[in-house]
Amino acid sequence: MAYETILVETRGKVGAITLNRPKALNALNAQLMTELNQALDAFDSDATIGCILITGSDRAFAAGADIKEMEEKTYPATYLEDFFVTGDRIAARRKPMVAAVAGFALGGGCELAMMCDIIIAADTAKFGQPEIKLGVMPGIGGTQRLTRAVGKAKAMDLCLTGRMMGAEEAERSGLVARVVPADKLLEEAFAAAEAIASMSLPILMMTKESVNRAFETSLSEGVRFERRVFHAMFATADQKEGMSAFVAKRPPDFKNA
Ligand code: CO8
Repeated sequence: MAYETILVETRGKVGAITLNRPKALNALNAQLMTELNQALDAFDSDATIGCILITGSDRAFAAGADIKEMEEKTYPATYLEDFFVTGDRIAARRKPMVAAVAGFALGGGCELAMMCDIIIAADTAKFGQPEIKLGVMPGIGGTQRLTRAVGKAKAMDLCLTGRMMGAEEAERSGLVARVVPADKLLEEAFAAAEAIASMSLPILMMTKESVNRAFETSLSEGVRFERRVFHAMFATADQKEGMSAFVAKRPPDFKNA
């Protein structure tokens, strides 16, 4: 498919999407969100893809929702179109997703990164929810996902002041899994995505679902869910393969079965 706002490539079992609206610092307009979901649909239905990587440019992962596109919207229009419901579709993806973030990840850009399962940040990355300065607030999950990631104190600080937080503070706060030098970002992020993609896909997806369950339920229900899914894993050929490969001291050859 020909895209205008993103670049798409496949490297082995990794499907990579680069946000590509450089003149607008990768602001998330309707076309970009549609194309992003189309690319994700394609990777989802491609059985050879085990992990999806989303990245931007050196200057910006994404500087937020497109303010110029949003400026004149009215309440009925946003309600009728369910403005940014496209974000929910991204967050609901079942394959693992890695965000490789350099430069600005602001507003919807920070929210997009948080929809991914792992954020790997360049030391140049700047995260923030500056919507308050525009007379609105985060609207693609930021008040919820940021609070779950960094806790109330930091989430309130970011959402109420609109200030940016650097990569080091983001890692210290639990938003970011790793910080790497900017010139090593893609290398590290692809290495992580390739490591993930080399695992059994159904087991990866069940693991992602189980970790995410922690944010949706009580501890005892979450542990019960984990146990049921863990037991179910013994119905897969990949569990047999993973364990027998370990015992035989050879690398596993997962069949996604
Ligand atoms: N939308 C549209 N255009 C943008 C955006 C944006 N979010 N961010 C930057 N741009 C454009 C600028 O307008 C400029 O374009 P032009 O050259 O035509 O004037 C170009 O990108 C370069 O930007 P700057 O000249 O401003 O670059 P600087 O290096 O001076 O500043 C900043 C970089 C600090 C990132 C600055 O551009 C900025 O503050 N951007 C806006 C950040 C922001 O407020 N983001 C939040 C947006 S709102 C949001 O995400 C809410 C999502 C919730 C939706 C809920 C729906 C239910």
